[in-house]
Amino acid sequence: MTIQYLAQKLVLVREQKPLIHNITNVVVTNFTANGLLALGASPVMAYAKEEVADMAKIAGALVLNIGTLTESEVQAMIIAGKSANEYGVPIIFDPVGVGATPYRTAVAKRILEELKVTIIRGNAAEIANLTGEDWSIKGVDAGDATGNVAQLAVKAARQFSSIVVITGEEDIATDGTQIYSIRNGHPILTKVTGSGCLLSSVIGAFAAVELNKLEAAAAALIYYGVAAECAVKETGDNRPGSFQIELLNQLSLVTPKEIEQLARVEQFQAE
Ligand code: ATP
Ligand code: TZP
Ligand code: MG
Ligand code: MG
Repeated sequence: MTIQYLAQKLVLVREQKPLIHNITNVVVTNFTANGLLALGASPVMAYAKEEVADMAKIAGALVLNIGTLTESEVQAMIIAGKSANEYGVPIIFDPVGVGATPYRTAVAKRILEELKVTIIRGNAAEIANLTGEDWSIKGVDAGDATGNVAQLAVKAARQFSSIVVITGEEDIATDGTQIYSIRNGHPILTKVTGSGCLLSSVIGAFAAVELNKLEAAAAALIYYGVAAECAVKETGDNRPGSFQIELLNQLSLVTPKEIEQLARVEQFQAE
């Protein structure tokens, strides 16, 4: 797959302005809505059990994020997810903090059992905990443990029959057979809460306009990482507050040409 081809996916999102239904956490709601708007997508947050099925079926993608989960929200996620599955709407699942508490882990497993999830996106510790491996996790942040992230992503993709995206210094996207490795982005992203959650919704926007969901995930990861790099050029690397705002600006300003010039992506086959 050429970089030019992946960079053009951004044009599709901006032209089609897909509706993205987010059931997400209270920390990142506003940032997620603004990030999706900056990209050119159309965000909606809807949580009531009475309406989520109707919202999910008209959306281009449904994003489920368990960052500040409650039992009634989990029930809404299952209702929305079943509707999305029925109407062929892709589901992006962000298992925030899985492994930190038994409840969170149980809910994530329930979601994966009851719904057909298209793309799972988390940090390495979250994905490892989903697969049953015991990686250290501190609240919602990845711990210090290191391992072969591509291997872990492939294992998870095969276990859950889903595309799996693991983010960090290196981002991996895989369907269990093909692997994309992306080295865009900047460490300052770890100083802005919700940078991972917004990315999951951005992946949703790309998945809404692209039939090949692995290519959609890879295109979204490159775009987001390049936008972060452009933001650092404007604000420097030691002002997380300014960077957060500039990231929104760059999500709107980044062009396919810049993506082509700055992309650091490799593609290979899983063993
Ligand atoms: P965590 O809670 O561990 O921070 P997260 O859900 O916020 O996880 P991240 O892994 O931080 O998600 O990913 C969000 C974005 O930050 C991705 O675009 C990723 O590439 C980028 N990122 C994270 N760490 C680094 C790093 N050290 N260098 C470059 N980019 C990074
Ligand atoms: N606590 C519960 S959800 C949340 C926090 C701090 C936000 C996590 O956002 P991200 O994108 O995983 O950094
Ligand atoms: Mg982060
Ligand atoms: Mg996260």
